[in-house]
Amino acid sequence: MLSCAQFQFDLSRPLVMGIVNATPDSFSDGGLYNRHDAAIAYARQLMEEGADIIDIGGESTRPGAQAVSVEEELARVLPVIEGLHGVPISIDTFKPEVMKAAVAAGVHMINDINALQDEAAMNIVAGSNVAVCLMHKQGNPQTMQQQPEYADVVSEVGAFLRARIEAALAAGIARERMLIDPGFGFGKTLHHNLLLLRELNELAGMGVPLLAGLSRKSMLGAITGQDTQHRMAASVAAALIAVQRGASIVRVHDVKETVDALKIWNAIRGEKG
Ligand code: YH5
Repeated sequence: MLSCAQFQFDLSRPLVMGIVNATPDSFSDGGLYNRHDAAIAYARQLMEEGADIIDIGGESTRPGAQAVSVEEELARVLPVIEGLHGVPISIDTFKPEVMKAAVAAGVHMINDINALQDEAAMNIVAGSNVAVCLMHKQGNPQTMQQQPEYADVVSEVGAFLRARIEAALAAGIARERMLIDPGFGFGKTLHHNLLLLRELNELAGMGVPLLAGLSRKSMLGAITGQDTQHRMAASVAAALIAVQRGASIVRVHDVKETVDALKIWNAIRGEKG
């Protein structure tokens, strides 16, 4: 069971989180209002395609991306959150001020690439009833891909996530409100990412549902030779592998295609005899 404010997900089948980037490069045409409307319409389309929850991000955390101010991030995401009343919403942010405003605006999940290591962020989630995704990363988005190093990536990521679960429990956040995420691409080489995906079962067995975000990431480009716009098939394959290895939620761009792939997985799993 995953408890996200007024929404309860039973996790009897894998969930699909649809990605909506509320950044200027994502919806490029005339002005702020059009951009917000386009993001809202796009999120509604992803729900129709079978998404269970929408992840809205106002700041790119891709390797090397520019930072934005709290004010700019809020101007990007708040109108979109407000325009999606009734839809399960996750906000992809590591800024406590943005979390606070987003919770007040009615979001259902905080997707924190910093895993509530900022005390203010921990307190905002603890004082609410929203879910939280605790993600592992090494370093920060500006520099994390320069020289990632691990002695044993799976056990180090596992130890970090276990410690973040304990910290969140100690702050009063119920286990039913938590997700963990190995953070594919966040301070990891291709080798590290592949080991994490291969051994994902180990992390998925920690008593908290696991979210996997592999969609269109560089590791898929490194394997297939395809640029970001041509990674759909690789992304669907990676999502299915993650689910087969225990992931409860997959964070994806290509909702319709992923939902179809997971229907096949669900069909064979539900067949008795
Ligand atoms: C994640 O894994 N990722 S933002 C680079 C790409 C394509 C996609 C080079 N937020 C995650 O999606 N939140 C992001 O091509 C996330 N887990 C969670 N919980 C990066 C991203 C991307 C980066």
